[in-house]
Amino acid sequence: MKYKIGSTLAALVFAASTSAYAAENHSDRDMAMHHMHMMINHAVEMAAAGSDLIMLGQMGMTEDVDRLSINHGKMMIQNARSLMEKIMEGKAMKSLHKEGVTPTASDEMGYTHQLFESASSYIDTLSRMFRTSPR
Ligand SMILES: [Cu+2]
Repeated sequence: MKYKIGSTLAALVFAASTSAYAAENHSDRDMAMHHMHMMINHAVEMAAAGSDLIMLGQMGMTEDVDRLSINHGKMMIQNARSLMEKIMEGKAMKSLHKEGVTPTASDEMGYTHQLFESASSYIDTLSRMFRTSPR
């Protein structure tokens, strides 16, 4: 239930952010960066969900499923990292930088890079999660 309310809220926030209001009040460049922000948010969510699966598997409650849970969790964290790299080194980012939208010249791009740094740091910390041994 908690998840359903969360996902409904997320859908509403997403719908509001992509409404005509947003389109009228943001330039195409800002819009591209907001899409990057949403992708970074997604990478964080994916890494967090992966971390939860790893912890669940490490609790050792269902032997046959534990390995699947741990391996899938690790894959989600790897995919989160890979998604982050694709955002920051991808075509859209490169062309914005080429147009002069750099972290020093643009507050929005500066913010995008800050968000990336924070998200990367969070994902790195998640991947160093200590391992518990089942009782
Ligand atoms: Cu950039």
